[in-house]
Amino acid sequence: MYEIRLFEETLYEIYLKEPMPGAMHQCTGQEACAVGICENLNGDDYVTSTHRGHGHYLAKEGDLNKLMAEMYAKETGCCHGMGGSLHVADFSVGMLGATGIVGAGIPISAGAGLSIKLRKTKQVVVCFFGDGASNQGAFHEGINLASIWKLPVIFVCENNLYGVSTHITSVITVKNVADRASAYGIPGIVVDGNDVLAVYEVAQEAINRAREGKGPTLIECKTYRHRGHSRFDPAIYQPKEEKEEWFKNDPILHFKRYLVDKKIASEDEIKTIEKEVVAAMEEAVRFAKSSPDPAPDSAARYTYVQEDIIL
Ligand SMILES: Cc1ncc(C[n+]2csc(CCOP(=O)(O)OP(=O)(O)O)c2C)c(N)n1
Ligand SMILES: [Mg+2]
Repeated sequence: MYEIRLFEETLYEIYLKEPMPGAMHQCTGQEACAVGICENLNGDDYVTSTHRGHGHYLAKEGDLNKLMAEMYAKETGCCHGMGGSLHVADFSVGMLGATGIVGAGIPISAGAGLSIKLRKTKQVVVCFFGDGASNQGAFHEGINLASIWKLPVIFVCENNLYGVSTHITSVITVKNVADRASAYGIPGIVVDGNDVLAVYEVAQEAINRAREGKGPTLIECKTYRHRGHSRFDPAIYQPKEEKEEWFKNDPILHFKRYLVDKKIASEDEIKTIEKEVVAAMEEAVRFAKSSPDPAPDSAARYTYVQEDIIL
């Protein structure tokens, strides 16, 4: 979680100082959702992501150097510098792709689930999306297909209360996005998305269920983004009291407190982990900056999916 936090905060500072390509949407404050879910996954399981996908990639054992290089649009990036923050993909770790099209990952995850079912493997797909995406037609189509065919997909709604500046209460009438699961005859689970252990536990059950061929689950992680919608957004629409309340329940502080209180780790041990992450981040920036730009004649090379890439 700290690696994800520091990755995005480091980039935020870099964007202020240097000309950087593309946009950036931070998941700061939502790290426990990605980590709690992905800690249950195997290397060959799949993940589909959103425009807020750095955390999903890192939590799925994505390569920090390759991710940083992607942000710098370098040849060594996970998409050879041609995807950027919004299109992080890396089939080598099962990251099928982040996408800037809200809700687009939902039917893609159903497709990947169908591929698993046809190949009769024990893999699963985790599909991350936002509360706003749950109002898209793609949400209905994707979950409906996954439920009728009992596909091994875990739908994870990261409900951070906002779609850009629109509060969830003005666009969703049910109390929980997870309540919509009943329309598809699948389990709908609400969990504190800032409590990494709670997320881990509900994910474990849903993933086991999917591996046993019992079909999809919809998990709603209640969480909050600490930053604006993208790095250009000062988020003046987020009320001060709301922010203060959620900031108190920061997932990293929350977990640190737990580890220390339960004597699982000491403050010093946690500091050591943080120092290691800082060093890895500095190395990632150095790696990215010193990497070559993609060759101009490679511009069209990754335009279409190569025939030898089979999920
Ligand atoms: C199909 C589509 N509609 C609208 C947009 C513009 N847009 C980008 S992000 C976003 C909000 C998405 O909200 P949510 O699904 O809750 O995700 P969050 O940003 O909160 O993580 C919108 C409307 C888009 N990219 N794609
Ligand atoms: Mg949202």
